[in-house]
Amino acid sequence: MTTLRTRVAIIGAGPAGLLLGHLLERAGIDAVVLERRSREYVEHRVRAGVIEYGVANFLEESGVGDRMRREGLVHHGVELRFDRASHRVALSELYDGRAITVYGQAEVVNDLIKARVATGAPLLFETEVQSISGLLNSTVTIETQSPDGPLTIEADFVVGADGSHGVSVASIPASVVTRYERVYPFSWLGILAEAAPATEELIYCRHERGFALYSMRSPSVSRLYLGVDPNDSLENWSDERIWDELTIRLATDDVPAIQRGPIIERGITAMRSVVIAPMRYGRLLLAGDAAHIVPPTGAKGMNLALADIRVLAPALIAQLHEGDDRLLERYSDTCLERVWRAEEFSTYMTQMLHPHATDEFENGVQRARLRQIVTLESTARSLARNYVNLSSLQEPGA
Ligand code: FAS
Ligand code: PHB
Repeated sequence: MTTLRTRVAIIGAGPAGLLLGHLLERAGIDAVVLERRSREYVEHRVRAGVIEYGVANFLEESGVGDRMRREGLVHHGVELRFDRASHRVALSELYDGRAITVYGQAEVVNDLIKARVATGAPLLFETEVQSISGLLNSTVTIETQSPDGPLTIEADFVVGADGSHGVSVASIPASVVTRYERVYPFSWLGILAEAAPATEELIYCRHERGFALYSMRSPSVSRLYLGVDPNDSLENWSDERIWDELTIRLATDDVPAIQRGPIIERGITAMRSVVIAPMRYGRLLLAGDAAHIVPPTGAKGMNLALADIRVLAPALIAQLHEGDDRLLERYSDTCLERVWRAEEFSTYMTQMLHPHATDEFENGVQRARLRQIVTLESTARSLARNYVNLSSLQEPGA
């Protein structure tokens, strides 16, 4: 049995865990990042694609934004498509010139892994956390299974950045934690294709057959999504059927059909909202998807995860350097205020863009919401602020 002693044990090498490890390392605080998957797997996992204005600035200020600034696609607008018509929402004109950056989550993770490996700080892949104990003591004990056998970690604090259904939330007594959840009656089928996007900006589409989203990763790689039945499976969707359905849903009278190409990755993701409160129990802090899940229609998942770390890193640094608990005491409340705002916006976007199979009243309300955005500047301005910068609206000057 090997035992490793550190100040902070971080469970998960996703955006949240890796960014926290990076910021603690820069502050001279020993931490170990524990990841159950291989480096290869983590670096190639395809997920989010939109980085908010304030979060992009935060990544740059943290010293891990150079490639994002070089290779990320800056977008000043987004398109809403419904009733076979296109409507551009001029995000930057509506919100002080601010913009989003389209840069895949896999790239953010690659940049963070590269930064950590360069320092030599411990980042243990294929090391699965199996139990956490001592959360109300001065030392937390984490039992893991590593490629070299059992490994025990002893730490001052443990951060659960282990995504949804992780071991960290399961370590909090059920009497202490509340789980709020909503499951939506559809899923997203997502593809990554070697095909030049036929659009300059993202297109969110509400079609009577279902939702569609046209996104991208680069001038030669498209990322597209279809709303499908929650019980659907990839076996039902040939490449041809996927492209045909995307073409039907995204079609309008005056724009080019979508650009087809080889599909290099595909998956179906359930749509749900989850909030775990509080985001702290003793010496355990939750961050990212471990504490909250949003439906991806608002492009908030990764942004919320990184925004949690913008609050957690200085809180841990103050506690571990000066014994000052004040930021740590406020961590959960500070994050949950932003998380609920993101849940509201993500739910709003999801309900507006996914037609209801039977409820025509609901469909009428959805169309009215969409028309209000494209006809009322104040509504469009509100959408622009939330879509471009929701996770930073608590920050000074946001
Ligand atoms: P992550 O889930 O990224 O990372 C958690 C890490 O912890 C994982 O690497 C996991 O292997 C590891 N782990 C778990 N248990 C462990 C244990 N016991 N021991 C050690 N390691 C452990 N968001 C968007 O904004 N847009 C999207 O289109 C979008 N698409 C998504 C598609 C899918 C399939 C999923 C699952 C999520 C998607 N998201 C999307 C949300 C996603 O981007 C998350 O918000 C983001 O990954 C959150 O980052 P983390 O909190 O770091 O969690
Ligand atoms: C993506 O590019 O993967 C993406 C973009 C916007 C979303 C969700 C996913 O709302």
